[in-house]
Amino acid sequence: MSGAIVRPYGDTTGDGMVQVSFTLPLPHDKRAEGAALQLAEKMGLAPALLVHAKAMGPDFTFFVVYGSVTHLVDVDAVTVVPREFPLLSAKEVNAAIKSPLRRKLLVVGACIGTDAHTVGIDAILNIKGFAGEKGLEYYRELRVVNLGAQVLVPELVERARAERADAVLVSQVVTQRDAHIHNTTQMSAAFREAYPAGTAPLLVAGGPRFDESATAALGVDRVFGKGTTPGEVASFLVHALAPLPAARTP
Ligand code: B12
Repeated sequence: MSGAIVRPYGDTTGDGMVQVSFTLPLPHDKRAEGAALQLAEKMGLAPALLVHAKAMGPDFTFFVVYGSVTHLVDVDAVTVVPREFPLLSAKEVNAAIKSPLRRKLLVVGACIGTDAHTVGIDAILNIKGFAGEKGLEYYRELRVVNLGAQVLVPELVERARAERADAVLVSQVVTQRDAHIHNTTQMSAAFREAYPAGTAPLLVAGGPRFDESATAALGVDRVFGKGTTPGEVASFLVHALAPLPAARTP
């Protein structure tokens, strides 16, 4: 659709109805409910209806507010990061690696920092895969070293060097206090420091709350967000590493 201005759909087309939830640092009483409605109004919900309020301990209240948002969405002004590589089948990925490289492509994966959310990285790496696609372990020409949860950056760099990794895949799910950004920038800086210029492995960061356009700021080669499938990652690896070097020397 081009030139479209849209509003959310609730009960009828274009009525603008949205539902938002949030917590205020106030004990649950009438004043807290009024504060929630004031916030909703400031967010552009008019009229706003308080549909749920529940005390979260003595000092906090959780709210759900439903209302018509006054803002419009200009679909033409939406910017997305387009996929810059073709999607390949597992067979095509294997073929693209096998002939130029004549060895398996080595992928090291980990959940770094204190993050213990391994389901996302496992969805990409484990053979059982995700969304009907097999994970990278299924690809004959890939060798996957999955380091699991709570891997410290020095440990990751060390292992990547020992394994002569072609690509390092890190997952960050927790975003409290921008932990995902700090951990990823720390990781990429450590790789830049540990490897001579231009020889570091391909660095890929993934997780549900990453901004896919933030590669430069994070110092990585690619960022993948929510809903990523293993096939996309395998296709990217081939795209980014071709023509593949015969051997990596850290
Ligand atoms: C399961 C879960 C847990 C499990 C994790 C078990 C495990 N082994 O992973 C347990 C119970 C341990 C847990 C603990 C905690 N959790 Co938790 N958890 C979740 C939950 C419910 C689901 C996450 C999940 O598995 N998603 C499914 C996977 C498949 O999706 P995904 O991670 O997005 O991965 C996909 C993409 O993002 C991408 N991807 C992800 N990583 C990578 C990496 C690469 C390289 C690539 C290419 C792609 C990629 O590909 C994947 C497939 O598409 C979420 C809420 C939610 N619904 O998301 C909260 C959630 C992530 N947890 C949260 C929190 C706060 C915690 C705790 C801090 C709670 C506490 N106070 O103790 C602890 C932290 C523990 C720690 N040290 O990390 C918060 C995070 C909030 C924030 N802003 O950071 C969430 C959002 C819940 C919430 N709404 O509050 N959690």
